Amino acid sequence: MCGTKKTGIHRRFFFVCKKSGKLRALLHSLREAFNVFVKALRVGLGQLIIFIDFLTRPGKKQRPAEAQAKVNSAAKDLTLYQFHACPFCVKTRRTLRRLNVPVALRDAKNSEQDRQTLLEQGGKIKVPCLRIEENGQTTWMYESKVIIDYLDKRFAAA
Ligand SMILES: N[C@@H](CCC(=O)N[C@@H](CS)C(=O)NCC(=O)O)C(=O)O
Repeated sequence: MCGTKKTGIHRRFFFVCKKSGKLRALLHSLREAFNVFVKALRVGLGQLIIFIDFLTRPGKKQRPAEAQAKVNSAAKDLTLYQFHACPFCVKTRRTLRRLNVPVALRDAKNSEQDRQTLLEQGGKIKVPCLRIEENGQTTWMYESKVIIDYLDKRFAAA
């Protein structure tokens, strides 16, 4: 439609179309640049969170060897599905460290297999998610606050 004849009114129309095409291209480029900026900001923020977490890590709870052995054994039935730089996951991992509960971590961002397992068995891709194996039953616990409360209740006094 645009640019069929370049005389009279068509020339004017052709000019507008050409201009709007340029405008569209410009808007597209701006949108692309904005997306790159947001992505860089998110990655930068994630790295900053990891760095601050590293600097301010809580100390591990100390227990008598026997009590720690029990906690280690209980931790074998737990798995945390998480993203490395997600602030809610960092918060949950800090709790695991503070309580000294060696839970296996699964990277639901970079491991396609772990991501699929979380989606198919947990029900959605949202992290953190704690997989709890108890009396032959599996529970997929979502929400960092719920997980942290559960861990505190179960291991703070252990
Ligand atoms: N209220 C939730 C928020 C968790 C959340 O928003 N997690 C994000 C990562 S930081 C997520 O899983 N997003 C899904 C995705 O990126 O696919 C909590 O406290 O656990």
